[in-house]
Amino acid sequence: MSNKEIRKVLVANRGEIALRVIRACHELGIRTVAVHSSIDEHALHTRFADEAVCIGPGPATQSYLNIPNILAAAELSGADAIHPGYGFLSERADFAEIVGRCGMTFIGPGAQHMRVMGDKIEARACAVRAGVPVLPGTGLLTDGEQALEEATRIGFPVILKASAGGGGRGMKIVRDPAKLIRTLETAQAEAEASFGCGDMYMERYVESPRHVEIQVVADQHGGVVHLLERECSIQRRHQKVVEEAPCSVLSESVRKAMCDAAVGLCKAIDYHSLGTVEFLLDGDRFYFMEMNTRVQVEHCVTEMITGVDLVQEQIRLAMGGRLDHLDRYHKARGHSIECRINAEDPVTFGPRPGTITALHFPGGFGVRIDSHVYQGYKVSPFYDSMLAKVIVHAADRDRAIRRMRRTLGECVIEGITTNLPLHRWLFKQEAFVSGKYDTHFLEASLDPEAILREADSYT
Ligand code: MV4
Repeated sequence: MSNKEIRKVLVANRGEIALRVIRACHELGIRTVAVHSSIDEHALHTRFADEAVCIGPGPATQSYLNIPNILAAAELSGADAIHPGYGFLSERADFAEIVGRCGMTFIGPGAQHMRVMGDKIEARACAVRAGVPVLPGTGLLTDGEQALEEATRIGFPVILKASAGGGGRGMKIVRDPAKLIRTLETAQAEAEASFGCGDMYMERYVESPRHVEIQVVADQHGGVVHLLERECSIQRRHQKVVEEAPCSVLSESVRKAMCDAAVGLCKAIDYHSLGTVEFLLDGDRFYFMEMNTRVQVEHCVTEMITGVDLVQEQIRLAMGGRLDHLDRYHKARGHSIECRINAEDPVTFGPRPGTITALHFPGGFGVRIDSHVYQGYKVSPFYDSMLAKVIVHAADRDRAIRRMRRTLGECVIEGITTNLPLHRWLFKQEAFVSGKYDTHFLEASLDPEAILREADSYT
């Protein structure tokens, strides 16, 4: 809890989100400190911040994940708050705690909220206590025999999930009862190796869900509001590729129930700051999956339909601000879609670092580009391959799709391979355009020849 004015924010991140946070700060009259690796010496976040401090060499473990160096940079520059962005240290409860102990404000929820939601068994138990729908499932699995009993009660197929996982890591689907015990043992060993915690739990497996998430905004005085939903089913290997708001298949009654559930969960845990409550949508039923305690990559589509600057709100909330003024944004205006443009092979999704030799970003009515790249920019193999978020806003979904096709057509990125052809292909697919897809759609219908034809038609 804090009620301190923030005068100078250290941005503990890089790329487009570091720029996004710097822009929000400058509009609020707050000074900024960038931290950067030696590779990012000429990056835009380094240049646009009021001050910049080098915190180590290229590999993230030695720079953007180097807590002692980041705290030293904060101390040295006199920052009174740290914004973690997404990825890197954004969900490290230990980091949030130490920032507080150093007398600075962590721009996010309390370390206790990050700890609870980072433990997926605990998060599920919180949802149950808050009356939020969850799938038939279990708490901690203690042994193979007990797991088999539980699975028989729940009904196959089931999904085994690592308590320390999340975002799709450490999950295994089991269809055959004979394979449950062996699969559990393997999953426990893998979770122990990846996360240092082998704890597993189980749920009934939903075959073809959609991923719908609710944006929540909570202050430190018990005020909680939602800013509607985002649809994020277009993904591959748990990496989102396209996101939109609102979700085109939610009825008003299901939307209201889902939003109320998300707000109820936040109230039950006394949450504050921005948050995202993720649900699986199966027809008209929805079930709690996870809660993310950070600003998300796809927050922009919510900003476009609500008119709320989420990062500015997040900073205001960290200063102890109230959110009474947010209620009037509950009704969405129009439709927004975001495409993540990555330096990767459009078919295999393998990373393709290199130097951008020519660059032209689109513009025009209803177009927003959040990006940190420029002509001559070197895409490093050390970091995430996302180059830009191309975001459109229009009166309805059909018009937003047309606007995105036009916008993708104006995008020029030369010198490196990007997934632009994948996006150009996707926006022609009947299943996507009609809104009839689930979380498996992208991987199940990838058409390498058609995607490569999109690449060729632009060269
Ligand atoms: C599931 C599921 C089906 N049934 N849980 C993936 C990410 C993590 N948040 C949970 N995930 C899933 N959990 C049950 N009980 C299917 C997925 C899932 C998924 C969820 C959202 C978006 C894409 C996905 C792709 C594959 C599996």
